[in-house]
Amino acid sequence: MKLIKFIMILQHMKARCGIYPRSTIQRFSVPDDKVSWNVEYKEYNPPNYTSASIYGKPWADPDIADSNFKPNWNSLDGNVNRKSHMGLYQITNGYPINPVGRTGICGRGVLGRWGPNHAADPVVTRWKRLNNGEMEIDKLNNKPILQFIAIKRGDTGEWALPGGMVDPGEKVAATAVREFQEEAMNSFVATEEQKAEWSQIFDKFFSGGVEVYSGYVDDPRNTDNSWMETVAYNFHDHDGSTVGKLKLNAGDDAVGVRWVDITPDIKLYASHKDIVEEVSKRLTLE
Ligand code: RP5
Repeated sequence: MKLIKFIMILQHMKARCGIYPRSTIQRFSVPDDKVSWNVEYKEYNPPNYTSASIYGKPWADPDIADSNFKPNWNSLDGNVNRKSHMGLYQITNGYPINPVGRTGICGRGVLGRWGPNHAADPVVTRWKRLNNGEMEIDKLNNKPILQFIAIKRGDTGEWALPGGMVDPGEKVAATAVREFQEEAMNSFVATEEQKAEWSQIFDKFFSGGVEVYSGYVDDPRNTDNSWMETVAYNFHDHDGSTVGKLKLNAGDDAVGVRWVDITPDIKLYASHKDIVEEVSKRLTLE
């Protein structure tokens, strides 16, 4: 887990690149050697952007300047978790500061919370199998091929883990399961009979999640004052007898869903590649 955090901290690439998502705002340029707040960057003058779309939303904070807004930073603030998996974050002039470094933009962008915005990601895996049911072996390295369920995100069109935001007061592991059902299974198109069958399979399968990562996500929506963090859980269908057999339907805000081979050249949203590679490493060692 420590290694994966180290990789993300070093890169922090997607959180400081180009035009901010769903806007025309160009991030201020942050070269690799100026990411750290400990390095002086006198010219640094990031645009301040908070999308009009988040105001008044039940999942969004008010502005810092709002006199009724009295957040308890680095704490469980009522039902809202303002603690970071990365340790204590700084507050400067009333604003929480991104623990990884500069992103080239301040404000909240399209994120609802100042500080950490907590998500959960389910990494549902199986071994790739041939039509006769035998495990397929990768001829290049003579190892079985691990697959995971990916969704195609509606906002960026990138393949991603079917994760989502933790609702206030919700247990993170429960979020991972709920998001998987909403985004990957689209149970709404299932018959009542199918739903009953799936619910039994799910209960058993999703009770066996293994936490594989908790920390910062190099998400393109991050800003100097708001950022994504996640807890990722692996749910592995070792013999392909449960989730590995189910028909996949995209739902909620996902526009596609499929089993994807975990290969070195895989391209995924945010830092999801680091997470699936960690799962692959663990399962291959077992
Ligand atoms: C990523 O954004 C997380 O890893 C998670 O997959 C996702 C949650 O945001 P939404 O999909 O709800 O937009 O940073």
